[in-house]
Amino acid sequence: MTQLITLGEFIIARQHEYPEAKGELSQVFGAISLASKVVHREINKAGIANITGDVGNENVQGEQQQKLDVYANETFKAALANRGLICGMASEEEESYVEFTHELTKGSRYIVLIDPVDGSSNIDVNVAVGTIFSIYRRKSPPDTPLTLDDFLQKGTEQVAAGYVIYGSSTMLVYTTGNGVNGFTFDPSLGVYYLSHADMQVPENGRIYSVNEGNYIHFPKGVKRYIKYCQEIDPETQRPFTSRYIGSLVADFHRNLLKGGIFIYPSYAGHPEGKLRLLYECNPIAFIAEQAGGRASNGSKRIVDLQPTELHQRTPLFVGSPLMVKHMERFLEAEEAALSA
Ligand code: AHM
Ligand code: MG
Repeated sequence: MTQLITLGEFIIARQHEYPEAKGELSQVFGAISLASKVVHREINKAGIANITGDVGNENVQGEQQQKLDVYANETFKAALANRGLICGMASEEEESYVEFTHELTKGSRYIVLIDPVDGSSNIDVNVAVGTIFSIYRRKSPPDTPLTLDDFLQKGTEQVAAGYVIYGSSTMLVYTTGNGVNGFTFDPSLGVYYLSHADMQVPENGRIYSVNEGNYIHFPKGVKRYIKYCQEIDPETQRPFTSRYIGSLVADFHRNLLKGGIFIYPSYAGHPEGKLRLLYECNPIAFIAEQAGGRASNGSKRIVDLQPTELHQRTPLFVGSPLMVKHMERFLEAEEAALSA
């Protein structure tokens, strides 16, 4: 008989790997898992409850905020605030970080960075969206006000990272630096079960995921790599497969399971691309590397980049290690040609 292991049981069983965390991390996961179930419920009734559509105001990136973005942001904040687990949070939906000042949070050592609903343009059309999160230790001393530097840490400092994909089923995938595990939500019982133990990305793949509508604006190296993907592969007599959902979590998750590369490069007028280093790229990069994959901005590991602002963007190439390395060689060749 298959053994059923819940997310809660799994986290407690692994708690000994972080003796210094004194159970706080487990509780942070508990809070994130709880909030994700609430968001799952709202997403599943999004059409019915008429909660889709723009709320009318723009987020700090100048994009239209949708009702579910606002709702999810508030839900995760409510689950994490004032429980004595973490002392602050920064969200893609908010201009600045939030400090939790409740009596209980005194002495809290952890902070959370979150993109509450990623791929939100897909909500209205019933296509998968996600939540992306990461957990760091604060750098400033406990019981002093948080500083911006507490949030501007390199991805290498992540204590844990994960995502929730609200797809044909809802899944939570996370790492604490000891491999990657995935849990599938059973809505009838309200429980996440371990379904994907020790996830490993295939070393090589045949899927490339990129918004090809922007092709004309891409750097030459990216254009050449895309053309390479479209050539007939002598082994299979077919070009690579192109798959692009427009939800980073969904595109990354598929490539993690099947092997592939996700590409969001710089493009004309957007030298840093679109995706956010802190809320999207660092957590995805940490998970990718823990699953044996690779994540870079084209030349450097994503997790080695030093953030200088909360909403900083970066180009992202992530997925099967051989594919990402290959992509980087195309970019290097372009650099070499430019400096020749
Ligand atoms: P969002 O956080 O505003 O939803 O934007 C991020 C999303 C990613 O999930 C996805 O990879 C990307 O935007 C798609 O962008 P584009 O429509 O330019 O291809
Ligand atoms: Mg996002």
